Amino acid sequence: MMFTFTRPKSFFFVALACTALTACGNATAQKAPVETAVNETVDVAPVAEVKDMTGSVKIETWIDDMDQPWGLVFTAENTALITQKSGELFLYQNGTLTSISNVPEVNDARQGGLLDVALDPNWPNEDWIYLSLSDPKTSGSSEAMTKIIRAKLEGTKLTNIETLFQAKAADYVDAGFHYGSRITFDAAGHLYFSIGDRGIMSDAQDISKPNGKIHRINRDGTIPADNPFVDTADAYATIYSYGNRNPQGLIVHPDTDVLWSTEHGPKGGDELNVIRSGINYGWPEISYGINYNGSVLTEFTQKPGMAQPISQWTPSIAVSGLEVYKGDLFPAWNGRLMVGALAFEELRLVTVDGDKYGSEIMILQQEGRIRDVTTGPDGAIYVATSDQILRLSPADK
Ligand SMILES: [Ca+2]
Repeated sequence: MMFTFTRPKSFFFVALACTALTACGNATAQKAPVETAVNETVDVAPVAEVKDMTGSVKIETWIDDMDQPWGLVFTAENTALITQKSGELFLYQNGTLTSISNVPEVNDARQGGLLDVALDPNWPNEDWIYLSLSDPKTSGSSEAMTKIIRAKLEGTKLTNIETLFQAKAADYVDAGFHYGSRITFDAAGHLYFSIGDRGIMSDAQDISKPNGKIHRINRDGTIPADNPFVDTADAYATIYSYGNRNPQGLIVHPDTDVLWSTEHGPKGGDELNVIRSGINYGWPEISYGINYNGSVLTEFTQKPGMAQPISQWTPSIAVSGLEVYKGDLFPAWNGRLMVGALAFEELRLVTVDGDKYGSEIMILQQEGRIRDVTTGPDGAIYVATSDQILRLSPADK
């Protein structure tokens, strides 16, 4: 089923979208929807000014000899859980990496594998660990789809494993790319996760398919009553936004509860988006990028009913993990988005004001492809590269 919104005005409002969809439930009633205009018609120029601040940080190797770490989260001071694409989950504590047993099988092929890891927002009182992975349709199958589970850690073993999201069997795809898969939580405790288009571009516009979307569920896997498509026939009721190419960065800003996403473009057109309920982010109908072979992908950078990004990177920096810096070591950087880049091997900090873009600096360059980034309990910035976890602290301390 193809599904697109058509709207009569060039600007629309989240509050109106809610009314039109008749899908605003209790949670929305408790918190009035923010009436923020979604830009549909003004082309967004590529990021041009990036101040080089790489001299501000001291770089140390925190963990060496890793093999494609993908997700990184601290469970306590100097203690972290780290996923490795190959399918291993590690606990790093007191200088030692311990492999966790009982991790479900993953399809470790191309971009697939064991992907993001996140802690319950009420950690450690609620000691759930959330994982995303490329789930093979059957053991050993090359058909796979992004799956979300949660589990508890008892000693060095995962226990109490629960499946929170699994696609219909018919929607598993035999392709090794665009799993998306970042996990984040809003202030009310909803869980958001992304699935890339899996290489089937048109699926991103089809809400009967799970790929090319950002999804929203409750932490026990149930579906919030105010999700935008809960009353739409044939739709995945977990869908929160659609037309998303491959969002590998997803974070709720803790100061504002705004949901930010970074999304890989094709060749050019990497996007920073503010994700809102029921909104179409345009892929592949609109894009600032072109095909990898240089041919035209779409002649449109804007269409009615499709949101523009907040900013875009052309050429592509290959955006990956996204987090918000919250710590004491770099007080001037508090609240900034930390944007990792694979191809450009950079870590950038983006200043935002509410849902508006401000400016951008670069604090790390040429230290390897950056897959994930987070703030440690000590206020340092921790960065997962292709084979290390780096620790960034102020250069002048
Ligand atoms: Ca877009």
